[in-house]
Amino acid sequence: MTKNEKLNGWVKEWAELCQPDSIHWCDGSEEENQMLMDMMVKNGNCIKLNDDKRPQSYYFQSDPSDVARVENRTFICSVKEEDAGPSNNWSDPAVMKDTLRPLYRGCMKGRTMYIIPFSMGPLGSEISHIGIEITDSPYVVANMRIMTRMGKAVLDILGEDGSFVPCVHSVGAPLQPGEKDRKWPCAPDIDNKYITHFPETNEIWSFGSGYGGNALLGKKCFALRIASNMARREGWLAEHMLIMGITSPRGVKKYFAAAFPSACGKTNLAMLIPTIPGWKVETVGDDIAWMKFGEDGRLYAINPEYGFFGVAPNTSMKTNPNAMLSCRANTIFTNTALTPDGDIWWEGIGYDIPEGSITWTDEKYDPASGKPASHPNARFTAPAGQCPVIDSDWENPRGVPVSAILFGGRRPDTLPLVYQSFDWNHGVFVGSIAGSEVTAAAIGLKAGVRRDPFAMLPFCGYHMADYFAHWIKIGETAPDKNKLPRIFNVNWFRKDAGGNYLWPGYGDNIRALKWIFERLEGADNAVETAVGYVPKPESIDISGLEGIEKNLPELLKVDRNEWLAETELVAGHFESFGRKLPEELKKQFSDLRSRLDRIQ
Ligand code: SAT
Ligand code: MN
Repeated sequence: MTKNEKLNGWVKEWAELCQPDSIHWCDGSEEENQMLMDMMVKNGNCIKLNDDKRPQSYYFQSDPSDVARVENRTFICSVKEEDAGPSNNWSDPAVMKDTLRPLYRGCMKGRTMYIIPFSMGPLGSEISHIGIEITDSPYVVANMRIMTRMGKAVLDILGEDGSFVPCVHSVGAPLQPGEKDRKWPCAPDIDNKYITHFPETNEIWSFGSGYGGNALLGKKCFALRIASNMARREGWLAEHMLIMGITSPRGVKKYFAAAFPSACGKTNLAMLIPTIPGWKVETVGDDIAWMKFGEDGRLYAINPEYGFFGVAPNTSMKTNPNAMLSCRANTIFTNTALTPDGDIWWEGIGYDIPEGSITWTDEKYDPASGKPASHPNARFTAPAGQCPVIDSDWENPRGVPVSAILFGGRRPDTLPLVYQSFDWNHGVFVGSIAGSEVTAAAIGLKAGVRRDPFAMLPFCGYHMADYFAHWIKIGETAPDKNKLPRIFNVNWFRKDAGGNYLWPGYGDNIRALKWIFERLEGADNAVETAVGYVPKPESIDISGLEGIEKNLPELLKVDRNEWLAETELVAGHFESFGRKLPEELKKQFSDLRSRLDRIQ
């Protein structure tokens, strides 16, 4: 199916191992997609939603054992263990391959092997990269068609000798002759699921799961874990960041990239509807940014993806209308509830669940059961082009120039609403100590701050301390240091002593973004503190906001005791990286301590 000998040889090798009944090269066409969806409806893998409610959309329920990324089954298989670092599971690559080969042997019996050529990033962009995913899951094919640029055009670009990242995926559920397939095939035993990465050879092998980032290998596996390794070798950045364009009332436009841990509202921020007149926000991406220096010395970002794989629960016309409108048609829904009139429903969608709805576990919804109708990690897979505020340059192969990089998390105390780092290296320090409050009940973790540096904890494909060093090096080797993005930290989640949020959040976050925007334009709107530049209270635009003025001192406060406690926690965090922690970060740490000591 291609003249690329390397690709043909690789497919042949895997077909011999996995022994599928047939091989299908995906062309990405409408007809092919329809054929696969019709087949999955016929086989009982999914339901076509009501075309009057949700045109061309489909509803899937996963196996209850297969509902999210499995971090404890995710491995970085670098040759040396210390290259994976303390934040990753490690296995020797040869040992891991020896473990997996027997699992792959015959694993596609009774199934079709699909070959998915895909491009992460606009076709032909210098920042883009090509991958080929082998999978036995038509659900994965349909999702990859939304999430990436997929099909024949990619093979054409690959040509006879182009290189690609080889990605192997199997749900790990071969069929005996005559055996009826399950609704959601997978390897139900968690110990038989493996999400493995071989950074030295740019390979991905995934086995046993059909869900999200475990199976759609272009996303976290390629665009973050493998790409972070490529970026380190080649001098660019592969980041877990949204990209947004912000236009001021005077018509000036700037792009921001922002990294937040999960459950901090990244998709909401990327599609924010400003509450102050004249300001406009447009979306380039909601999850991943690849960034490279352009010829003009500025840092340019592309969104390597083509769709949104968004968390459904709590998305509503109130919290994120643009996300709701993005999934109004041509969307795949997984693990939401299903209404009797053939539409989807989830907790926090903004209206009551219709009588007679079916839960994600395929039971009649019973409010008395106390169980939610949708899974908390229920997802919509929607084409990014359907977002009403998609940026006009979101497919520009050159990318968009980034003026500011934002870090943040959920912090009820200590961290002000917004502050700016003193310079690039201090900004790297700010990113390296980013974290979010977790409640013990929610995740079964110890309550407190979970550090999630650069929001990359589960996604950095090598030693996190080497990753910090890479960021420092990017600053040092920038073609023009004056053109580096400025680095900020934001925190929408600060609370008062009574536990009430001090800041309204959502569309009102534009007010903090406006302060950043004006800062980038050289406004005299900040005071220097021990932790960075914090807004002068009067420089935050709170026009039209009732009752917030009195909260500003608390929102912008830098409290010496809170920060001393923070540095204690950071000390422990930094210790976990051992001797690889860059000297520069140790210096940033002690500089912060001495600045705090100087406060009376
Ligand atoms: O399942 S994904 O990895 O694509 C989404 C997520 O868990 O962040
Ligand atoms: Mn993410």
